[in-house]
Amino acid sequence: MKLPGTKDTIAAQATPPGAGALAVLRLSGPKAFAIASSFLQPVPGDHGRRTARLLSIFDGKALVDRAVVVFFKGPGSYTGDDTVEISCHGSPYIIRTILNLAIRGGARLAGPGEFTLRAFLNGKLDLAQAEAVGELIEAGSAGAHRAALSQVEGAISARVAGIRTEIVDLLARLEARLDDSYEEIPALELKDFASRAAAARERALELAGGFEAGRGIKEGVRVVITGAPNSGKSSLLNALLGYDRALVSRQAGTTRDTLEAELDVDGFSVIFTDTAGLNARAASALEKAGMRRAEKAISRADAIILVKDGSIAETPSDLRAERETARLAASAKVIRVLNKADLPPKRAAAAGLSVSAKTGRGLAPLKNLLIAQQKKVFRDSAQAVVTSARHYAALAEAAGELTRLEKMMKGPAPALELGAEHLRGALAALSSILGETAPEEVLAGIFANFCVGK
Ligand SMILES: Nc1nc2c(ncn2[C@@H]2O[C@H](COP(=O)(O)OP(=O)(O)OP(=O)(O)O)[C@@H](O)[C@H]2O)c(=O)[nH]1
Ligand SMILES: [Mg+2]
Repeated sequence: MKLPGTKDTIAAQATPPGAGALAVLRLSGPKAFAIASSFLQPVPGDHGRRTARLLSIFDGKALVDRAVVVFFKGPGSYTGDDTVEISCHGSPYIIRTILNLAIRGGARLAGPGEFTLRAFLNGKLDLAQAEAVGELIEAGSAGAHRAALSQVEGAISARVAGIRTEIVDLLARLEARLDDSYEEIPALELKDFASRAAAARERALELAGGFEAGRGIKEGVRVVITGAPNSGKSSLLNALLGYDRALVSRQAGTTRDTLEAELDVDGFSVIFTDTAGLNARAASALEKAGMRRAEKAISRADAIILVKDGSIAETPSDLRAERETARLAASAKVIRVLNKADLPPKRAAAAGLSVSAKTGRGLAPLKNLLIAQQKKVFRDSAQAVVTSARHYAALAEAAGELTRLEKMMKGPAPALELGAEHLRGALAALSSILGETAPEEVLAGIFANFCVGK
């Protein structure tokens, strides 16, 4: 993949496709003003005493629309280039006509994320900030929004840049030593050097350590509801959601396919998955296929709600559900629930949290328990948190280089040239987060995921 050129002028609709009350079209590039003036004319009586002007849009002699047009003189624009934003009526016909006018005037259609790409290339944003613009648009919960916004505002960039400054300093000291090769290096200085490298590594690891929570914040915490057939898993899902999402019946084996539903819990996105019951004596091929799907869901869960019917004594299927959960749940926390608490209990209270999908009893404590268990996710969103796998990989790479450097420095024969190599490796990894050293394919891949017009 190659990056698009930046010498020409680009145009796109910035608002979602389809009909709407308003639409914003954006033109950016060296000819943005000239192209826009080729089809915009003053509205009689408007004195133009503002940066946003009400203008008529003409296709030749035919009036197309009247629109508020904002002219941004570069570099004081989003992209850094001259930019024109046209807020016209949101009719697909009007939008198409204006875009055609722009293209006839010499602009070309913008690719995905191309305005933000220009902002990045013009130094208005670093790469981590530019990536977060995409996340900000997609953020579906308050937590995801907060994490994306703090990244757009530069929180991640500032911490990465802080670590990088320290490494640049270490590298400068090392290189000064390298030029001065006849002199012995005092042991004290070596020790100080190694400990500063270790501190930088810790800072990188600490930032990378937030990724697990960051992924939960961005994509939602995955909670899988499992248990024996007929224990009330689907009923519990419906009760948690507050509407009838899943089919419920007295027959065991009602749910076959996995079924997902998203719920906002305390400003965080939680994705509940209802699954087929784990039956100790599964009979049909269909039932077994459903159980395989359930097992797959369990292995990918962040948390598991293991449902048992508290109104009957323990069954072989309960034991199977326990076994499968223990076998498959990677690092997921398990919450045991005794459902049907509206009926006379047949199990020890200690076996789980008592709930009733029928009456709603115990649902609030269940939600609170989920929040408490995922508190790393819920807490970390308040600060800079790494939500991108690319950033995580780069931080881990930098930490790896610093670990190798430290080992070598503490070894019997520290080779300064090699040490400098490790520092340069760490530096390159950190710089790639900010986009200073990111190769074209990486940049092109990142912006290809944006919407057109952003
Ligand atoms: N009294 C009472 N009945 C419940 C409760 N929860 C579920 N049930 C009943 O238990 C039966 C099974 O409920 P489902 O929600 O379909 O159970 P499930 O675990 O999804 O079952 P499968 O999909 O077959 O594995 C239905 O008749 C529900 O009405 C509850 O809290 N109290
Ligand atoms: Mg079910």
